[in-house]
Amino acid sequence: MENIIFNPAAETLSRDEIHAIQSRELQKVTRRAYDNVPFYRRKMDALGVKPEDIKTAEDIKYLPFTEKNDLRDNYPFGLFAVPREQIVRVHASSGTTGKPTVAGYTQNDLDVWAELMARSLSCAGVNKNSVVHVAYGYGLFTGGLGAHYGAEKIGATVIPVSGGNTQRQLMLLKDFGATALACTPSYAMNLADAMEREGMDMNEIALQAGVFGAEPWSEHMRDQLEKRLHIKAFDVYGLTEMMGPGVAMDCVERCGLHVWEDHFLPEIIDENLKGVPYGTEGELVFTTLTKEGMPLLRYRTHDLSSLDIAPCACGRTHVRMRRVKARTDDMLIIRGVNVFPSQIEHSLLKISGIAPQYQIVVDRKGSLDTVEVQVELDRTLIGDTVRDLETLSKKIASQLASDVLISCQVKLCQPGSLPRSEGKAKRVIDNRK
Ligand code: DLL
Repeated sequence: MENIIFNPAAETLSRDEIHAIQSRELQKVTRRAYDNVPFYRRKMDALGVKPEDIKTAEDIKYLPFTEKNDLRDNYPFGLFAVPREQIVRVHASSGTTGKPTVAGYTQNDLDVWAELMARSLSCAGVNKNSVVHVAYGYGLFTGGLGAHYGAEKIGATVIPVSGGNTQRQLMLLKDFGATALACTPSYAMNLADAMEREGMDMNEIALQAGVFGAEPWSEHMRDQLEKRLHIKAFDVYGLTEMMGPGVAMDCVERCGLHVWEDHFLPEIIDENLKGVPYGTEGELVFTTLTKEGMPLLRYRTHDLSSLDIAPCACGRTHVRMRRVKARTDDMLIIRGVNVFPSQIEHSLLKISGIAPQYQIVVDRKGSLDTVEVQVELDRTLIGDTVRDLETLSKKIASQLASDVLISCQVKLCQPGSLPRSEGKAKRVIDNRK
């Protein structure tokens, strides 16, 4: 795959230049937030910090954190830093509970977003000759429009299909000659299932690259998607609060996702909210450096990652974040053991004969937590005897017990029987809440 750098001047800045930009922009964004957003003025006053105290990027440690709840408390537009007339677009992410998280963009914010998505798609080899099939949802969710404007900025041909209607997606993928597919990894898996069911010949499909994100996925899943769809699969990361997709992106080297540091200042913090050195795992925190509509200082993502500053062979100099495998708030505590859904997925993917479709159902019987892992059988095993299936089920349970350190009930399900999502997959049903 060709290594295309969309904006070499910005993407290959020296570390000193990046530091200078970050220091300058951090001063400016702190001032904007303090002067225009009462929430930040109150928070900074409470900490005794003034905008003029912020001189270099390192001074970020004096600034207050922002939490998702702060966005909810200021719903819908309370954190906007410009008058509403200057906001040209609003997006929102649906939370599992209550009100959505809202983000507002000025025209300049949208232009920056298109540029950063163009940089990101270029990392996956997208160029002006590409045909980009966008199957992320269009609407308040940032995936569809984010990928759309980025691909247009490159000059590629965009097919704005949005999510859903899998049958039609297959037809369009083939007929319009898509070379890149942008959707969630779980939806890409559904498309691969559907293609196999239909007996589609992969040689009739022109796809070369997948730009997958919006939910955690594993290296195993990357392998599977690459083999099944005959593509190179790339990881794109982002969140509504920062902008949407395109905050960070995998490159051909596959050694982490470059965070576009001229627009975002990433930090990793530990459980005491203290910054940790490069290479140490912790919670990702971002500050928007150039956002006008809704600047956020030290936004706590609850995504677990680490940062790597070592030079990358692709030539980009921006720091890399390790792929997000889990969120701190996804962690299930089962009989006192901390379990991440991604660990269960990893364990399941080691066993042949089961499809990578699964659901984890957590319940409480009396005072005991129970876990049932429902997993689909591979189509090739449908004719197997009850005895074979019992053996498989025991094998899965013992693999889980040794990898995840909890005992689980295993339920084998018919292929295609677990609910499919067109956007982010819902893997956990926790009935204890
Ligand atoms: O999911 C934005 C997006 C759209 C990213 C399309 C990539 C592609 P939200 O709905 O606000 O925004 O969800 C943000 O999703 O904090 C992570 O927990 C998770 N997430 C996003 N990208 C990845 C990824 C969009 N590549 C939340 N790997 C984030 C793992 C991801 N988790």
